[in-house]
Amino acid sequence: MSTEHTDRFDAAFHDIAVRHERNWMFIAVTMIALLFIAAVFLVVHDYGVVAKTSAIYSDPNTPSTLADFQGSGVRQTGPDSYSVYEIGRAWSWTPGTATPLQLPVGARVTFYVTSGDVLHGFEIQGTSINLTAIPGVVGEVSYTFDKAGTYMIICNEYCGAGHQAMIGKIVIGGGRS
Ligand SMILES: [Cu+2]
Repeated sequence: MSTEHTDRFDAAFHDIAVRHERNWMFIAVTMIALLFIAAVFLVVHDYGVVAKTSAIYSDPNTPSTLADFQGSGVRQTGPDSYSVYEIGRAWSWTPGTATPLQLPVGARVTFYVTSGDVLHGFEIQGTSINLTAIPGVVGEVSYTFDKAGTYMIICNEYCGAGHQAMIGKIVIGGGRS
């Protein structure tokens, strides 16, 4: 009698426990899935997809000799769009360090970034721009400067004694040109 009672109690308890466990497993897996989707969405939405490689050359010295990288390095490609050809060298950004880049608010800028010597990290503070400047490789990343102000280009990959002083400036202002 007492065993039968216990068995019935166990069976009922087991059914309830299974139901609860199944529900909580479902809730936990759903939460993990939603968090994963939200994380991927936020990374892509706020930070963009990772910078692309625009070109690779067998001779690491080639990019810095290309016509696009000569002169100011800035080309207007449309009413609001610009291409900026950027070379990192120990320890400066050209353009940026000797002469600040001047662009209007709303400028859609595609940066083509390479290095004239060793690896550098091209990062523009306060933006999603962050790519490695590699000799022989031209990296490509786009950004729209919606807010006026001064943006600092820093080197975020240690490149020698002057690394911490490898700073350039981008001045955004003056409205749409
Ligand atoms: Cu550097």
